[in-house]
Amino acid sequence: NIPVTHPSNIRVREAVDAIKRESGGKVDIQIYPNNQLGGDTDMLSQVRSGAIDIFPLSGLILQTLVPLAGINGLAFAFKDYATVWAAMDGELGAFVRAAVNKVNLHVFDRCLDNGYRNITSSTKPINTAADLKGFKIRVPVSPLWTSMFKALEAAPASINFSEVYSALQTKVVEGQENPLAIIEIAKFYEVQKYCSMTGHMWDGQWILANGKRWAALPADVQAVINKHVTEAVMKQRDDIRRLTDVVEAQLKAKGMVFNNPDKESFRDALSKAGFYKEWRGTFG
Ligand code: X2X
Repeated sequence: NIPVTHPSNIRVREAVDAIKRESGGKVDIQIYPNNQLGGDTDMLSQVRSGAIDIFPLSGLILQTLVPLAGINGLAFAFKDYATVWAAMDGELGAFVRAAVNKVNLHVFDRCLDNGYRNITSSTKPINTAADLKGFKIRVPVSPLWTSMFKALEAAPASINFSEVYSALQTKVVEGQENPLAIIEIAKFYEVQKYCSMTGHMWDGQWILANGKRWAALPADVQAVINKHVTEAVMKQRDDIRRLTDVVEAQLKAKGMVFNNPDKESFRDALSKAGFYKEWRGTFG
């Protein structure tokens, strides 16, 4: 769903080339970047029906189909990347993947890093939870995202990523939230002034494949694909780490104004609104 210059696209393209080479040309994967085949929720339908074979999607958007898949997006669940990868590459990830397999989707073992998400705005910096009252914010199409910003008394609008730039430009919404790498690569700095480093959740993409299509592949072909997908993901995670270190300065140079909000205020407001209690009920 993202521009060709994003590390996810770059590393997946390398994987596709390596898979073609190593399979002696038997596996020739075509990449359609940047929402060419529709927005995320469309593409999710397409990978289920078999119109698309492989599709990377945020666990939170996958939540429309597999409620548990959104669990990593619980606000402030992960204090750092060491905790993220221990969970996602460990038992939590395995638990989520088992749920995804039940809806006839294959899911690769390692997920891509999207990043910790921060709030941008064209109108004002967000310093505390109170600043979100009535704030018109785009969120991806996902129950957890909508629930979180409703609990914070903002006015969330579910919009696929394919439509976000224009929604910001035409001021249908005041703001959005995304990791720094995306804010840079999707050029949101052209239509947003403030970047508030809320780091309110960690988000990544599971690489999904149509279940029947995957099952029909010979084991040796599956092994070649698995190997190169894993390699691509590990490199992509490294790319995002390096990008995140430098991108803040680039965005500042482009005129964005940064602030470090009071994170506890968001956590407190969410607790008081019953957000964690509600999701404990759903996730178990
Ligand atoms: O839609 C978004 O905001 C994005 C690009 O971060 C996701 O894939 C969830």
